[in-house]
Amino acid sequence: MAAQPASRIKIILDTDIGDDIDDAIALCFALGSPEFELLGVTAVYGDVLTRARIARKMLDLCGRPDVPVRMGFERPLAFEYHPGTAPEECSQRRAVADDPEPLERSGGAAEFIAEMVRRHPGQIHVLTIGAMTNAAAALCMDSSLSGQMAGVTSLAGYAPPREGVPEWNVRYDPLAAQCVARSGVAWTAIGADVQGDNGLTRPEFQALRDCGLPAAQFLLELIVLMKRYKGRGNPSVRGIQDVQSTHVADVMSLASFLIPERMGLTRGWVRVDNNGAIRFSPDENAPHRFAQSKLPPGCYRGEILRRLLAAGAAANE
Ligand SMILES: [Ca+2]
Repeated sequence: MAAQPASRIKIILDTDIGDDIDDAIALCFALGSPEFELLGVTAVYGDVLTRARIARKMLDLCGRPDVPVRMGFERPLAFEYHPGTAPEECSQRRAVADDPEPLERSGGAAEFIAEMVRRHPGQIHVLTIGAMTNAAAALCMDSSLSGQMAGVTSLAGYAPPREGVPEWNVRYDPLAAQCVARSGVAWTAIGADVQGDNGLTRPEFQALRDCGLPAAQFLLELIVLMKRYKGRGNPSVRGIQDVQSTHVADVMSLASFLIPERMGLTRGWVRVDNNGAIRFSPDENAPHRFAQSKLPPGCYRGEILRRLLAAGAAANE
């Protein structure tokens, strides 16, 4: 593994891994990045057992059985489902269908987040790349946590001029996003379109296949399952050779620590409407930041691949 910086960024990754593929890519990206110290993974939304199992398997294949995985909230705080957001079956559940029950419900995600923040005051960044329910619950459970967290960074909303369009992570649980926004915590929102055109494509799939690393093979398996089974599905996808590209939106929550200048992170107030729309007001004294810019096409694709390969290679060292 590459030399690790003296002071690594302590993160908890809160994820709805198992449906869209960018969560699994983000998890691998975190593991392949020496800048981050991953203290735990928490699952949110719907079938959290399957999500936790997929995270567990990826961590193990990357040589990180030490990283704890916790199951979190299955439902939004207000139980107010919006059209098109009812939990679906995880598209990638077949990847862990034969796994034993390795996880217990005791010690849920919000409690885990709270415990880790208390143990490392001022140091923990919670990265939410799904609905913000677990983070909101932790902040509601203990009012002192907002001041003890280094910050919450969320894949939430869209960059201007689309910030008024409700994005899924916020729309599924707007109350949770409002809780985070109003908690006083240092909150950074990165829009789902900040990724620009930087998704993985055929050359990256080929490199992942050629490397022969088990974690890379598992990631390719998850990509195929997502493309074949998500939503109405596409039975013509039988292998990675049938996939053109994937998006990498969730990776941007991590990239915001590495290339903040390219995202136009601007300090201000991020307000969340009841329908999940975001409104942003610049204010250099406010506790929030909002990404204003999309990445240029193709500028980060190679870096993502490099870190995915590094994550898989770490297991062999
Ligand atoms: Ca996600």
